[in-house]
Amino acid sequence: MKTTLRLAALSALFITSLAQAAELIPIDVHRDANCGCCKKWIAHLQANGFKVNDHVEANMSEVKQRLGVPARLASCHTAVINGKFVEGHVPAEQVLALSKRADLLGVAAPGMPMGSPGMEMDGMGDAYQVIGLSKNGTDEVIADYPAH
Ligand SMILES: [Cu+2]
Repeated sequence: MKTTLRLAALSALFITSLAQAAELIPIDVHRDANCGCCKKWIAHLQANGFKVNDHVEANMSEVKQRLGVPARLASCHTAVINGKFVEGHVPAEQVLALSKRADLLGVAAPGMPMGSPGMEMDGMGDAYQVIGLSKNGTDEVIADYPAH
């Protein structure tokens, strides 16, 4: 009787952890070995339910070219989720929103905006935008983050 209960408790635990693992969203992140803010952005993703596959790259500009990130939208790291790129310090909520946009090739937070996730600086932040790249090559403002 005791053994049966213990087994039941164990299998319940096992099922719970499986369900949690299944809910994590896989994403690939390509970054330079010495990029500190890239690691902070990875931590931001992990804190928001993503499972990050971390790729240390020797030549990030080559990676960006291969993944279709236009130079005007470039930042430090480049992530890939469901075949779409996520360039730079894009907030996790915008990475999630990308899955609902079949018309976009990817999103970017160009440059290194102060105050964006992974670029925190004493609680201060510059205004910045998240830009979407459409399949016909045009840019669209997806989100506006005010200065604070
Ligand atoms: Cu950065």
